[in-house]
Amino acid sequence: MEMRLARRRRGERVEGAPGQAGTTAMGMVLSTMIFSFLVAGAMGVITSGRNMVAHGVERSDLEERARTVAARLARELLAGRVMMDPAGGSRLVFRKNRGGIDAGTGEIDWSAEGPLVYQFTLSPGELDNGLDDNGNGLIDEGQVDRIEGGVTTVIATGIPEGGLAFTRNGERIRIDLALEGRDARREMVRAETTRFVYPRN
Ligand SMILES: [Ca+2]
Ligand SMILES: [Ca+2]
Repeated sequence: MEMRLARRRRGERVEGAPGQAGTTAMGMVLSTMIFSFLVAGAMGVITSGRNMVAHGVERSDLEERARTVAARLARELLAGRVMMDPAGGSRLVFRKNRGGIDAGTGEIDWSAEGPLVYQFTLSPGELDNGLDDNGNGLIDEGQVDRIEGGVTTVIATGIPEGGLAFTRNGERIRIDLALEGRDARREMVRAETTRFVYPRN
């Protein structure tokens, strides 16, 4: 030690000071660790960004589908006559006006039109039990059925329980529709839409 101090005093460079090698190695380990954390953090940000994008794409797709289905219901209902008072139910019964006119009165001949029904029905294989019986990732989900003349047409699937509701307020019918799905990471995505219709008849 004294020799090194003597050399320093003489202006000589002193390499390999005691403990320097250990300090350098420790520094490298710390640098590597910090770098790794930074890289992991950056990767995490990128991955979560991608997930958010995938989630957003799935959601906007569901929102678009919900709007399309609600618009279809509203369009048909607009020219209809509601037969059953939909006080917040998931079933609506109405008659549709197809232009038939009673020759005697000049009024719409509703008697010629059979009832048309929109209703929520559980999806095939699904039971109302809080479980995903059909294994599609959705619990107690259903579909919107359109029933006319004994013919049932499925016009939307992936409807959560309570996701279809018709509410009457005077002349106005409110349609609430929700759709559920899973994004690429199997996370739940939900979209909702509301539409108001004033049936002309
Ligand atoms: Ca299911
Ligand atoms: Ca179920």
